[in-house]
Amino acid sequence: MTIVITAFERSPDGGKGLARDTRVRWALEEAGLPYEVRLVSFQAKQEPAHLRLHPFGLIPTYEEGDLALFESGAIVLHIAERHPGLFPADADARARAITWMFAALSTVEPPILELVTVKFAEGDRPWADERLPLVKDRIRDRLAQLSARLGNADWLDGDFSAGDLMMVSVLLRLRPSGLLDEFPPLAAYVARGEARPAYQRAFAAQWAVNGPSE
Ligand code: GTB
Repeated sequence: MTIVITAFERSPDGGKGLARDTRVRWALEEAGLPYEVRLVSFQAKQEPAHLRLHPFGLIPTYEEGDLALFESGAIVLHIAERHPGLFPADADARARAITWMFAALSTVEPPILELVTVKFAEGDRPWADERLPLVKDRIRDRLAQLSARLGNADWLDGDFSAGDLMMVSVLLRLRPSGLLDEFPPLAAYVARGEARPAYQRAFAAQWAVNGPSE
């Protein structure tokens, strides 16, 4: 059955791969699954056809026959559960990999999203300059904790898993801020993720759409 995901017709990041379709593309590539991409404009995301797939009018979505999913975490979890390559065989190790997925999305990503909000959506507010260092320090706290847990290991829990895919995807968003480079073990962890051939293919596919046109 053909897998179809949605992505921005033109990502505002100009091809940096930071929109959330990249993590879904990466999971599909790790699992060796072919997929098609339906590109949607900012306007089309709010139209009934897209809202039927995504109640909040966002990307990415995932369709496979009669199954329609939204939320990048749920999509990656679905791919990892149904196909080899992203979850360990051992049930306890699998539960831990899922734990890291949730940690990435619900503990590490929220303060990182705050940084985007304070810089871009609220950058012109009178209190923005005062808030920025607080938000950055909250991110540093999380990064210090994550770095302490990772230690000298390549991945968060044994072999690479969907937990690492999600954590690396979340951390990548920090690169332009310079905060990631304050934690060399985490910068190296993200670089290991980016070096994976499946990530490279996912990045190239979104770059072909979002990178500068000739
Ligand atoms: N929790 C959902 C998930 O994980 O799938 C969040 C989905 C989401 O926020 N999608 C964003 C979206 O559709 C795209 S990724 N936004 C459009 C809108 O709000 O109308 C967020 C994103 C956007 C832009 C950049 N960038 O330019 O760097 C990075 C990430």
